[in-house]
Amino acid sequence: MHTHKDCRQPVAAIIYLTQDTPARRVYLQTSLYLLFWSFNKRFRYPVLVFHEGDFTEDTIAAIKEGMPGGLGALVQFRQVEKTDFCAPVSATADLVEKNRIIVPDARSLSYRSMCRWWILHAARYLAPYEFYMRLDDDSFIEEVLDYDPFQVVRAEGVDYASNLVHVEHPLNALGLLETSRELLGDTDRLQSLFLCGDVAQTVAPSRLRAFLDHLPGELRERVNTTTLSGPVIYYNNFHIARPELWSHPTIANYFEAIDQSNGIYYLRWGDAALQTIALTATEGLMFGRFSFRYSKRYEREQGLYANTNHPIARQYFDAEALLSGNKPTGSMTDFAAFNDLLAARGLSEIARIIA
Ligand SMILES: Nc1nc2c(ncn2[C@@H]2O[C@H](COP(=O)(O)OP(=O)(O)OP(=O)(O)O)[C@@H](O)[C@H]2O)c(=O)[nH]1
Ligand SMILES: [Mg+2]
Repeated sequence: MHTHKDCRQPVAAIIYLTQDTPARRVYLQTSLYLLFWSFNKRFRYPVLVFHEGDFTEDTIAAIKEGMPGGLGALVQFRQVEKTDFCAPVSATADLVEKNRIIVPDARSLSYRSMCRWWILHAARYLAPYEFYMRLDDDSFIEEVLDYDPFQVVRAEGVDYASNLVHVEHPLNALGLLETSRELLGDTDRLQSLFLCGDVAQTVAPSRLRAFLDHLPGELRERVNTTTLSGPVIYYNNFHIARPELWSHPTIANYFEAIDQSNGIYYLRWGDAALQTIALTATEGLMFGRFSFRYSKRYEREQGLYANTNHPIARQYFDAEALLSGNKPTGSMTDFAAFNDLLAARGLSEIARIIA
């Protein structure tokens, strides 16, 4: 039978959110260079760099000029609306200090606003596109692709495509399973996403209590003080998705309620965990995974993605598998023991390889 293939290039864009600091600028330039080298000098999709207005015209011009093959015109800097980064009034820097009781390197308020931007605001800027690819300034595509990733996603009928899959640290997911159950239903599917263990494996219970004492009551009540849990997450600093995905009622209502709860600010819930939970709870979506070498700051190459060292995650893996030559270097999905874990939990399809 003759099947008709859609050979048009999809209407798509590659997007970043970044800041103009010296370190970030070097990352961004490296990431853009690798993006063009890996596929975009051939396929020429527009690249939208979102920022808060801190880039000067000169910096923008220098970055564009530095792009290979005179392709700088494809890179467009877009300032986001000021209100996108307004934290709720109750969220003060003090909240980060309190978070340091249990997470010594707890991230800043603006980091939390960044996470919120991705789940609450990004889609508004992406309406013209059938697909977008997210990259962070420190996202490096490490090989030349012999295909157009957007074409692959469309041909496979995929709604969301990933590369690396990980496990979130439970101290960045306090109360998240409980809140998600309340919002999305107490399903086996949701439970299967979370790896659980005793509080004492991760943090002294007295320190956890000291931290919880500073939380607003509604959030405090949601935190299980005997068992902690961290979800399996798409490492979403690379993904390709349909922007319209984020207006699916299940997902949009979940994000809205999560935002109202203030858990992103008080408990540092990350956009990766929130997106993964929302996506896996939604019926009828198709997922796919690209297996090209992709990394944050070349960490994959250096084998630094062994997050099985994480106290709760570790107990889910066979000690021998962790010690064997088959180390989880690069991606948890390069690691057979992790794929076995996904299969045992009925989650293999979230990381089904498409290219
Ligand atoms: N405009 C803006 N961008 C931000 C802010 N915080 C982070 N970003 C950008 O959001 C993306 C993700 O931020 P990162 O700090 O790399 O977050 P991460 O990948 O979770 O953490 P790392 O492990 O440090 O890489 C990067 O492209 C950052 O430049 C912010 O406050 N404002
Ligand atoms: Mg990063």
